[in-house]
Amino acid sequence: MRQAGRYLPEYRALRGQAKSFLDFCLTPDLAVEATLQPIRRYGFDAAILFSDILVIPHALGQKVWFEEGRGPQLEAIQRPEDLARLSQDGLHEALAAVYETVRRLREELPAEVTLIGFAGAPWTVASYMLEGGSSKDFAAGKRWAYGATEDFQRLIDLLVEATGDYLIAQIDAGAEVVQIFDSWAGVWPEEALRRWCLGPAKALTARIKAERPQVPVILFPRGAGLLYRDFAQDSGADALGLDTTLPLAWAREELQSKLTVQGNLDPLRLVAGGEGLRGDIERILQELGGGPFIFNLGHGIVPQTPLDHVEAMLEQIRGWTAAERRAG
Ligand code: 1CP
Repeated sequence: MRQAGRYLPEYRALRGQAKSFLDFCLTPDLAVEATLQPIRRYGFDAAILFSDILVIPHALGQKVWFEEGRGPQLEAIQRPEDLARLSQDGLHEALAAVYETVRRLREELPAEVTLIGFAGAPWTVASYMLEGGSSKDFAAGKRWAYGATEDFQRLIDLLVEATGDYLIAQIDAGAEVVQIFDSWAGVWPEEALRRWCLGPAKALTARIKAERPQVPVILFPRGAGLLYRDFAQDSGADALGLDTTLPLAWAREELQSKLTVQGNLDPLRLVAGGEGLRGDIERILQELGGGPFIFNLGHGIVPQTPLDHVEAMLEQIRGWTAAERRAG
């Protein structure tokens, strides 16, 4: 999940040096530093590339900008004819700065820290492209999917291809694991979720497995609920990121028996701290710590997170892991 960001004072200082958030993501000096900050401070086992999922629409020629307090904004795609203006021709050129960031990170990170590359999943990225930003009801995306299905399919197919090219290039630059974020998978009925989220996830995973078989793939189909089981069975991924709502015992039995799971502490629990936080961490470790598991938040860290709560969390996890190791 997101591990850099405004909860870190050193991030806020760095952010002030960039003209815009997109510029921040596409300036290797700044993006390398933002990636390294949480690693230096906390010594996490893995670093996630500092970038954003919306560099893909930018690289396809759509106008993207970030407004303080309003989140991402895009010049929305309103008509099927607008799709013709998207072009993959300049993709790698527009993203060259990201590849440079990955290359430098692999040089600068300690060898034992895994570097995770990432991209947004086709549906989640498409939702921003069609809505022109964040959404509460995803009405534009659903209007396309239900009413202009062939055009919507064309957009998803384009994103599968562009995202595959992008992830392979990140791998070639030094990313050792890739994670695909489908943050808005949970808004669909069953069949639509299979078509617009599971299908593209399978296609992307298959391509990475065919072309770069050594690289583990983590999927994050947030909100997929019972359909997480289909992702475990059919996606071909090595690991699933669990959102905060997924019941732990169910995840252990239905998912962890098949692949690695990652998650799923509620980021707001980390803000609140105290005994409630300790209890949630303990439950997650008890339920999932005995199998293939990556401790993580169930969604990105939020700006209000107190630094000492992050420290307390790490101390508890590291203490538990050491005790497990001793118990053998
Ligand atoms: O450690 C890191 O921060 C890694 C880099 C990273 C990642 C993996 C960022 C930086 N964004 C993301 C992924 C991302 N971006 C997702 C998928 C994961 C998730 O659901 O959190 C999504 C949906 C976005 C889109 C986006 N960009 C949002 C969410 C808007 C919404 O609709 O809710 C926001 C707030 C951004 C801006 C952004 N991207 C990243 C950061 C640190 C920020 C905040 C800007 C800032 O604090 O200066």
